Amino acid sequence: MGEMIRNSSTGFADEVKIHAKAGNGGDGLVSFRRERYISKGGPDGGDGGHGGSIILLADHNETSLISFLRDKNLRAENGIGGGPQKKAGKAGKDLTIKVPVGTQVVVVSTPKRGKPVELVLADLDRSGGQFVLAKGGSGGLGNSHFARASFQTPKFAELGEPGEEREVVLRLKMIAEVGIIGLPNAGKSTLLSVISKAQPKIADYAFTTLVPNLGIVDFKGKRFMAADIPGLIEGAHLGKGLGIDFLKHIERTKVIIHVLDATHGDIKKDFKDINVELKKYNQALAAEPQVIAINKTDMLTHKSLVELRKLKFGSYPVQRISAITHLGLEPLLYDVLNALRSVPKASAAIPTYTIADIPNERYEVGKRRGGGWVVKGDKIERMLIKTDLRNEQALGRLYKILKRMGVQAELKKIGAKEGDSVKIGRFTIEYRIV
Ligand SMILES: Nc1nc2c(ncn2[C@@H]2O[C@H](COP(=O)(O)OP(=O)(O)OP(=O)(O)O)[C@@H](O)[C@H]2O)c(=O)[nH]1
Ligand SMILES: [Mg+2]
Repeated sequence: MGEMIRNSSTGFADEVKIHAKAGNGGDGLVSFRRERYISKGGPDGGDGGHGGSIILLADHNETSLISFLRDKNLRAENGIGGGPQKKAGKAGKDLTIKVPVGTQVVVVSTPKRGKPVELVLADLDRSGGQFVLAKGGSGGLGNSHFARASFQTPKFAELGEPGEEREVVLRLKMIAEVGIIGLPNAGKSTLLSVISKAQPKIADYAFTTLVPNLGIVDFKGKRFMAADIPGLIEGAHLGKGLGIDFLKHIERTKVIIHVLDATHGDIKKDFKDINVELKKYNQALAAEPQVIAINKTDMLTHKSLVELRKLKFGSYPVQRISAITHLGLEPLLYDVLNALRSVPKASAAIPTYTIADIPNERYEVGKRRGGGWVVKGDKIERMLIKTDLRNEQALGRLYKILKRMGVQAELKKIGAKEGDSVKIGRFTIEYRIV
C-alpha cells in the first residue's frame, strides 16, 4: 500500500510519494558468424534492446491520484540482450501512467540540517502533456560494431545501461475550469452531485463540505471539471467560518457558478457579501465571469417565483433552479458553456516535458583524500557502466575513449602515474597510458 501525504492545512489528500524504476538496457552480444567452409566468420553480435521508460501523461479524465495508493512502485520492462546474426534484442515496453491535469512532479531532498528542499521537475497543467519520469537504459552495442581492418575479432560487447530510478512526490494542484461558490447550505454540493458523477457529502447544516470536491461534467459533447468548495460567509477573509483558504483551490478556474438559496430573505445581499469576500481574496478571481444559480426554487410559491424573475445580478446570466428536482439545470449548463467559451483559451500548444538527457561531456578530475584520483562527469560515468571491466578488449576501448576526451591528459597534469587507481562513478580502474 502506498502512503498518502495529507496537506494538513486543508486536509485535502492531494500528494502521493512514488518510486519509479525504468527498464535496464539489454547487453550487447559477443558472437561470430558460423559458415560451412569458413572456420571463423566475422563478429555478428547484435545490440541489446532499449529499456522501457516511465512516462506520466496528463489526462482530462483522471481526477485523482488515488490509483497510486494501490501501486506506488512503478516498473518498466527491461530490454532483451542482443542475438547472433546481428539480431537486436527487443526493447522493453514503456510504461505510460495517466495522471490528472494539474499534477506536479516534485523531488524533495532533506538535507542533514535545515528544511527539506523541493524541486518541481514538471507541471503537467494541460491535457496531453507528458513527462519522462524515468528514462530506460540504452542497450549495449554488440561486438559486430567493433571490428576494424586491423582488429577483426573483437571479443567484447557493451553492457546495457541501467534504467533511471527516481523517487518523487506527485502533487495534484486541482485544476477545475468551473468553481462552485456560495453561502453554507446553499446547495453547492447537491448541484455538483447532479451535474457530475461526484458524490459529495450533502446535509442540512452549514459547513457540510470540509474539503473541496471535484466532478467531471459531461454536457452536450463538452466536458469540464467543476469544483465545489466549503461555504463562504461574510468575514471569511478574516477567518470567519472556514475562512477563505479554500479559494486557492478554485484560483485557476475560468468560470464561477454562484449558488444562491432562494429560501433566504435577501439573496441580493448574499450575492454581494460573497463577492466582497472573493475580491478581498483575489481580484482576478472576483473578475471571472459568473453564472448565477438561484437554487431551491421548488420551495417557493408561484408568487415569490414571479418576484424572483425581476432580480438582476449585474450583467451575469441568472437561472432559477432546483438541484433536487433537476429543474433548470440544462439552461444553467448552457450558460456555463457560453461563459467558458468567452474566456480566452490558453495557448493550444501541448508541452512535452523531459529532463535534459543529453549526455554531458563535461567532467572534473581531482585527487582523492585516501590516495588515487577521481573523475566525475555524466558521460564518463555512463561509459563505465556500459563497459565490461573484466574484458581486456572492452577496457582497451574505454581507455581510447578516455584519451579522446582528454581525461588521460588532465589526470597526468595533476600528477597521475601509470598504475594509480582512478575512481569513476561506482567503479575504480587503473590509470593507463595508451
Ligand atoms: N428543497 C431543496 N433543498 C435543497 C436543494 N438543493 C440542496 N438542498 C438541500 O440543502 C441542504 C444543503 O445542501 P448541500 O448541497 O449540502 O449544501 P452546500 O452548499 O454544499 O453546503 P456546505 O457544504 O455546508 O456549504 C441539504 O439538506 C440539501 O438537501 C434544492 O434544490 N431544493
Ligand atoms: Mg457542500
